Amino acid sequence: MIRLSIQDRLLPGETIQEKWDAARRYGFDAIELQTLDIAEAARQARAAGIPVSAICAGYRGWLIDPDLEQVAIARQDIKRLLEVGAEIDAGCIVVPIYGRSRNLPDNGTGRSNEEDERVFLEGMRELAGHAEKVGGTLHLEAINRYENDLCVTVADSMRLREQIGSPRVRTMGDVFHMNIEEPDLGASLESAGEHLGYVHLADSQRLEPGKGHLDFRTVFEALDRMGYQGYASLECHLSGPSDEVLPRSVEFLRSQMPAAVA
Ligand code: LER
Ligand code: MN
Repeated sequence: MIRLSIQDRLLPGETIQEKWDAARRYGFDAIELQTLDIAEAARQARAAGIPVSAICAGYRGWLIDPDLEQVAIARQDIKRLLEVGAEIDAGCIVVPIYGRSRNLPDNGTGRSNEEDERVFLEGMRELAGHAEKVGGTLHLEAINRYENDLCVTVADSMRLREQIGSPRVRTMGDVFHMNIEEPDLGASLESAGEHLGYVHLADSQRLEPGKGHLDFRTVFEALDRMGYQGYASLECHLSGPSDEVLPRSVEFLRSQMPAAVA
């Protein structure tokens, strides 16, 4: 069974309860926290039994921020998110950095690749130790070459997770980024095997699934073959009002899943 989730910012309503009511109406199984006040939303979700699939972002700085003080702040914030997430069984999605890449002119961190990787691994090992202590999970997301240059492919996420060396670190794929970086979406997901912890969904141009030309059948068939039991969550822009486009997108996604997991 593949459970569908959606980022909170895509849902109407102010509170997590209002957003969850809409999500359920549209056919989703959970909410991913992203823009709500995470500690407060997690508290309310726990009290009301609202399923939270993951926590995305919500920390200051970056794990390879050019400024080492910001690196320390990112580590500190992610530790707190791991504690909050552990209480609601939601992992924390992390990336090395967002919007900074040597693949764009004059846009590196100011350090060498090797030094970035060293800083990143040092932080991730510290965070993984904290995750082990509090029962949290880190989903290491691969994002495309123009948004970072350290964790670009599912294979990068797998290699880095291996080097971090903790079962609390899972690999994560986002099909929008994968569509740019991977030769075969299904094969790349399958290569993560039991280490795949989370999946982000969007269509080829990052609108809601069903609005572009991405082959979701290949994605879901791979997840089915893997026996994936986790969440696939919408992180996208919307082509129209939520009430109109999201139920259609859920219907489309389920139509692309093998019957056994739909
Ligand atoms: C950014 O493009 C992205 O995919 C986010 O999930 C990063 O956390
Ligand atoms: Mn993503």
